[in-house]
Amino acid sequence: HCMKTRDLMERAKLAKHEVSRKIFEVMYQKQTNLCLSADVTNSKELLHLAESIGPYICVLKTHVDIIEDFDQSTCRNLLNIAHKHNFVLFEDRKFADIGHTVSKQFTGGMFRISEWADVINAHPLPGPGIIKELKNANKRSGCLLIGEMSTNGNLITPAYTKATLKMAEENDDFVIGFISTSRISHDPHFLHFTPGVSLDCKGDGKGQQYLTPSEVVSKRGADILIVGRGITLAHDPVAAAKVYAQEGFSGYLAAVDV
Ligand code: 6AU
Repeated sequence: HCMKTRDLMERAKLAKHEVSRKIFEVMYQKQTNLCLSADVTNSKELLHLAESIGPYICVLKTHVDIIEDFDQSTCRNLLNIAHKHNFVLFEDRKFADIGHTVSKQFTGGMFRISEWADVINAHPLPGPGIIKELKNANKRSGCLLIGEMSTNGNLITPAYTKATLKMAEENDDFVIGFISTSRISHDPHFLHFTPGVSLDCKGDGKGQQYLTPSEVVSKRGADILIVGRGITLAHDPVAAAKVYAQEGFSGYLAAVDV
């Protein structure tokens, strides 16, 4: 199971889900492993970020529940921009409840996440029922399991992370990878997304801890770096995105298999 290659087209062939195959292909086509975390609070700002930073990213991550004027046109516009600039949409809902509840949160309410999100994430904490019900609700989306967190003092232990990997392996027709701060699996079909990335800050004073792009990609084995405020609060977000994309992808190509 040792990962012999970081070749993206090889990994695309090994993908077990349509969405992970697409992500590997987009990374290859656009030569980027940057995921923008577009944590803004209105639709106009969200769509503006998607339009201006879209060319430099493979994934755009949202928290739709913080958008004050969200409606279905927000999603329609976002889908159009995603199509135009060739990136996938990741709703960072962090499902964490019983199967019955998460399936309603995934498909229903105001947000109808299952209708537009290519990628979702879930805490494995409740047990395999959460994955089963999310999958039953809509298996076209790919799910990332949160195997590690970036925050100071989080309660995740190595045993929990190991159990997360097992749950992913047992559901690899739906689980496409992990949110983590290190490489959890050596199977090349799994994607590792790492949050807590900044070139300027060590933390945000609210528990978030940051590492640099080269640290997460080259040393810790991340496939995709998730960057929020490092880009969105920059004086020139587009210029910042280009720097993160460049650092991230050169780190990916230089990384030794871990
Ligand atoms: O770059 P930032 O700190 O502005 O934003 C980081 C983004 C936020 C968090 O909700 C998210 O990444 N995140 C996650 C995810 C993606 O699941 C897990 C985690 O452990 N830490 C973290 O920051 O939108």
